Amino acid sequence: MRLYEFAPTRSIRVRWMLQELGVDFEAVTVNLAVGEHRRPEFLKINPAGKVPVLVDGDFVLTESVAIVLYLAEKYPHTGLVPTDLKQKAQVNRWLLFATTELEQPLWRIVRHTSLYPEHLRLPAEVSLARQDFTDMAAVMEEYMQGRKFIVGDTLTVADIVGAYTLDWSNEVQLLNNFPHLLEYMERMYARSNAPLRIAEAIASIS
Ligand SMILES: N[C@@H](CCC(=O)N[C@@H](CS)C(=O)NCC(=O)O)C(=O)O
Repeated sequence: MRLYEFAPTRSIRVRWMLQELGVDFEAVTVNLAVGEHRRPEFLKINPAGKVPVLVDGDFVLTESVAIVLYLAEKYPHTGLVPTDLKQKAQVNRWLLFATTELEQPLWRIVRHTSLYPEHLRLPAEVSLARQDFTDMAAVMEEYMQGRKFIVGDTLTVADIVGAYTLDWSNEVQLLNNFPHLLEYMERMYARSNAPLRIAEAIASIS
């Protein structure tokens, strides 16, 4: 298997998954900082010009959450997706919560602080996104009280996607008022198979 990645990005979710599974893989760096994701050879693999991409034989898969789910189902003995219908539904619930309720405001913040050309950035959008994130993080903070993992008593893909997304929020100082989420995220990253934190990944490329 080959993982196209760039260290401080959503690629972390897939790298974390592969490391938890203990699967050998070839890592190919697509350096976003120098525009390698816009080169024709990469656009042939992912026309969206984004990482991560997983190539498994002749099967090409994009979208970080789809990739972690694919890997969990490819290696079902690891139990990273529960077989119980309701537990699985809870995992899906938190995957969607992480990507739609938590990640989207974080993405809006990045776009309006550094990705869009300066004249298109809207400071009001950043304030709104910070509030949107905070409102939803409060829901998760309450939910995580007394829990070691997001669903059940063992690691699932919801933890891999969730902990990475919380680390992202920590990078923009949005986690300080959520002690349970902070403790949970740090505990997940203390696992022996955890990837670099986003800050470490940024340091590793600069
Ligand atoms: N929904 C996609 C988002 C992928 C994505 O936006 N990746 C960013 C890095 S985190 C990227 O490659 N950006 C390059 C660009 O948009 O030009 C996923 O979860 O895989």
